[in-house]
Amino acid sequence: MMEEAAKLLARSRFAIAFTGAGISAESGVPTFRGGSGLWKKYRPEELATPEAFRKDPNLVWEFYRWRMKLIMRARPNRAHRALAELERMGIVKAVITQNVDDLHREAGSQNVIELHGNIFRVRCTSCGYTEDLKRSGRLNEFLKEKGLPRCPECGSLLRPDVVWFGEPLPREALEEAFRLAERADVVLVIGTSGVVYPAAYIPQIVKETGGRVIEINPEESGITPIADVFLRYPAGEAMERLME
Ligand code: BV8
Ligand code: ZN
Repeated sequence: MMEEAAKLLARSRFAIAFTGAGISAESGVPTFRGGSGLWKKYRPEELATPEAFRKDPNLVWEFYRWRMKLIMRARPNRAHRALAELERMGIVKAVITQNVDDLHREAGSQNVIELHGNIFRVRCTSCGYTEDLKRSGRLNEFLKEKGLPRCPECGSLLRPDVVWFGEPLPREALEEAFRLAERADVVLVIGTSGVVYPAAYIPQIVKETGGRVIEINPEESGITPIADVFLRYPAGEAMERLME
């Protein structure tokens, strides 16, 4: 299986990667479902929604500040770094991720499509103000603040610049992801349960347009039925072996 996957990648003309929370598990970032998933402590399907934010913005900000503090301590792992290496080698043309943890960029991947936003970016609920707290250097100060963060331009509530359940994905990111999936002859699917749509369409589009699907996941997922090669390994170990 490993050799077959390595061959598919080496022979590919236009390979892409599609990643989910599982690729960051070995960096200490809890996944959403399964095992030590986030969903135990918090019900993100109840918290990561516009309704929850309207009803109790303090609770939603408590959830996101807790995750921001946890994720800012996380470092990219060897799976993130292997994908960046495959991009430098000209094999992986883009990483399409459902993750909001910025770890692909931290690992050196250049062409990253964030379908669900980025937890370190905030945006105003009224005017168009957005701020990347990492780039602006205000992350630590922001995390020390108690209470509700306000827009420096108009004073309205700020929200995390991530896609909540029931919200549409950023149009340009989704269209670019679909275009890449149509072009790809191989998609490397890493660490996703494949239950969240429309993101989960990406590997299906590659398959439907004649591409091959390689999946890396220690458990079966919603993608496994369409996988040409299923590597039942954690991401770090599988990527290390693929790079050998
Ligand atoms: C929309 C950002 C419409 C926020 C997230 C019923 C049926 C079908 C669809 C729906 C339905 N009811 C509602 C919907 C739509 C809904 C949806 O798909 N719900 C699911 C739960 C059924 N989708 C939406 O609401 C989307 N919007 O449809 O809008 C619309 C259109 C136009 C106009 C108006 C409205 C928005 C979805 C985006 C939600 N936001 N995140 C935040 O992060 O706080 S989703 C969230 O789940 C994360 O982004 C996460 O990435 C994503 C997917 O989860 P995974 O990444 O797959 O992670 P998960 O924990 O599930 O799995 C981890 C996997 O890793 C496991 O398989 C595990 O085995 C594996 N693993 C573990 N360790 C390792 C590993 N793998 C490798 N190595 C390891 N070491
Ligand atoms: Zn504003």
